[in-house]
Amino acid sequence: MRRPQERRHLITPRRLLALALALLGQNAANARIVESYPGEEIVAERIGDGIVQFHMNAEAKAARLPSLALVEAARYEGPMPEAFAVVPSFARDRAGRFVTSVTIEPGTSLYGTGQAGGELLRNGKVTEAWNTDAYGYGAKTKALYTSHPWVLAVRADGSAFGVLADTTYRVEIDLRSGITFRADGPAHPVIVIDGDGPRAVMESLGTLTGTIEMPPRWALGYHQCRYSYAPDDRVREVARGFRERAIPADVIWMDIDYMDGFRCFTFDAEGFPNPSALNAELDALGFSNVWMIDPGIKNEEGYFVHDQGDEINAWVQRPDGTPFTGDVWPGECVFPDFTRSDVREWWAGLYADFMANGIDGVWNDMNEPSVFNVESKTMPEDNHHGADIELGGPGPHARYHNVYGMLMVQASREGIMAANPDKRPFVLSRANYLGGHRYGATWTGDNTSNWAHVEMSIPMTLNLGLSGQPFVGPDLGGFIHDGTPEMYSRWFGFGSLLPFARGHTQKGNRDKEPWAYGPEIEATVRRALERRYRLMPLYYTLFEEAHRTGMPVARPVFFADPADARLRDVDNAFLLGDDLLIVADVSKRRGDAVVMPRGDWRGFDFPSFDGGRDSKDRDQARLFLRGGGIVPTGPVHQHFGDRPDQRDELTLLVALDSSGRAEGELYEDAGEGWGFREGDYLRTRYTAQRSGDVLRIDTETVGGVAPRSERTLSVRVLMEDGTELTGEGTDGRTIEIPLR
Ligand code: NBV
Repeated sequence: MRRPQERRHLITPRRLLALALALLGQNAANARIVESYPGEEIVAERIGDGIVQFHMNAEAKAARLPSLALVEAARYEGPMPEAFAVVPSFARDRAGRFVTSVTIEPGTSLYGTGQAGGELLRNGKVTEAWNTDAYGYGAKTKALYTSHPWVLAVRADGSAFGVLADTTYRVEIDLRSGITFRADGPAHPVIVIDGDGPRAVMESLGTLTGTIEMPPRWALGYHQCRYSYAPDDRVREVARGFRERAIPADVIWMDIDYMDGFRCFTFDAEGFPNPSALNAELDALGFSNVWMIDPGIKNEEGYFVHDQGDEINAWVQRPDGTPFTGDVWPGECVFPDFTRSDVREWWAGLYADFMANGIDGVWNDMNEPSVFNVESKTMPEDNHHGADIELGGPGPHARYHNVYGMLMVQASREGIMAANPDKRPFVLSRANYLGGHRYGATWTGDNTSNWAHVEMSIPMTLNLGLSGQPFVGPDLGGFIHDGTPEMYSRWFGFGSLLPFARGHTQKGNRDKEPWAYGPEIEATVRRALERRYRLMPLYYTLFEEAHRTGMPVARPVFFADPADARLRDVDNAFLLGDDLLIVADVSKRRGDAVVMPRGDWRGFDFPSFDGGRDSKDRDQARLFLRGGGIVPTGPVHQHFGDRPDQRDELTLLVALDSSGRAEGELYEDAGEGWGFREGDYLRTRYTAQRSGDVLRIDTETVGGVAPRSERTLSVRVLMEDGTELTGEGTDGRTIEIPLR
């Protein structure tokens, strides 16, 4: 809908300021602009509450490619609202890139941009959305494994907006002066979300790009990985190692060496002769398993995946129509063209026999795609994809590069679901694209065992969360190099509380299991993981919230008070939900400043398994509960199956606010399967209210029809003076605790 006249006359004070800044030439991008498109021609359409989609002009709107970020095509709901404050401008630069500029007011903090090294605050940074195998990356590496052409902006007053460049082409995201996207390819729409604050913007992003599916509960436990545990006896040994030492863990990972010569969907006859038996033994030990599948298929006649793919001409092609070949682990490979639905269906079908070996989860690696013998380390941009019309039709790799990994995970996920329809799929993908959280979790790729990477773990995880991907974490302990014992211990002290908690390391490195560094570090890691498992009711509640609303599980500290400028660049702390603050010591020198949100935050700890609280264990992150918050916790357990219904014991941590009130939620379901979709879940709101000398804890069911289990409800009230009160009752009934 073109409303040129109306738009020009909508001069709100905020827009006036933005215009003034633009005129002052604040936008560095302008320097290289060769053609500016007339603002009068911009088409602005409201596509949701506080959400406007902009097209450069009517022609660009007519020619637009389908959005692969959005969960469904944007629908016109009316003209741009009169007071809408953020209007981009469009231009072309000397390099032919389509340039979108959005000015920002002084005091605006920028976040998002997906996976990026460096600090949480992205102002002043230039990154690139172009999926890249970035082995050995650092704080300044421009392009990493996933692409999220999206920026969240938080204004000085705490209100916020987000800008999404809706293109799959390569995008430079320049935040040196305002927000500038420079995209290859044709003009693309830009979507702006305006909101009261960052939370509202994240929820709107969730409505646009979808949210994660409920993960199986085992996937929220600790994952142990290495490149590679092989042969199978080593896998057994590691699994037993956890149980013998009572270190909580749920998942063990099989990296590429389980395959027969790196051929996907095969097993090495010597090292892994009977994967079903191995998985059954792991299962008996309470371990779920995850096995790797890469996109590069060995170009070898007689190998069944290759031959089946050949039959449907499944491969990405050179411009002359011949299959593109490139080297990866198995040697010369061909690459499935995941932009074609027939190829995705075939690929999904390959998982039927594979999963029948008792496989629980799948890890898709190298799917940028990474190609060794090409200078760009990926496919040539003129490779040809035979994409479905719904995706935009046949086109060059330049257009489909950033979604290659996402489409692979989508196909993998569909195959896993078809193979095990009663189970929730778990897929981890290295490459992904904005919206790809709908299909799989992500990790931060091949990090390095050094302090810079310890420090980057929190901000990278948070910015991915602010880009729609809540299920993320780094390789704990670091992938490249050995690192030091102290670094390992510190990394686990806070990293095991990030949403995805997996230890991993590269081939050739020292052992990095929690016990590999001696008894002292083993005790620290055990305590760290015990804390994660005690907090499992909270994690599960937060993952359900992420699934329902799009809110990140781990949130930046400024979410506690978006108008507080002091919190905008906190890199060494994060919130789990709204009420639990985790403060970590992330630098080698220790003792970095801690910037706490205003209000009352009460420090606490859990009694540790090996006797009392150990004040000497300086590597544990510090925990603070917000005055006014209630956090559900459970007992230490070794793995999900240790407490099958997870509903036996519950302890509420309570911190009252100044009016003597607190509240919090708990979500529970079977932890697996789809019963929750039919109401087989329970969402409970617990409210604590002081009345005279008594604290009353009330329970209200706010969702679901699952029966409440008969269980003891314990309560720990963290008092202002540092003391604690405890009480006990039956869950579902009012509990009264005398306050004196
Ligand atoms: O499959 C081996 C590794 C894997 O362990 C790592 O996590 C991936 O990011 N993979 C990359 C390929 C080789 C890396 C040197």
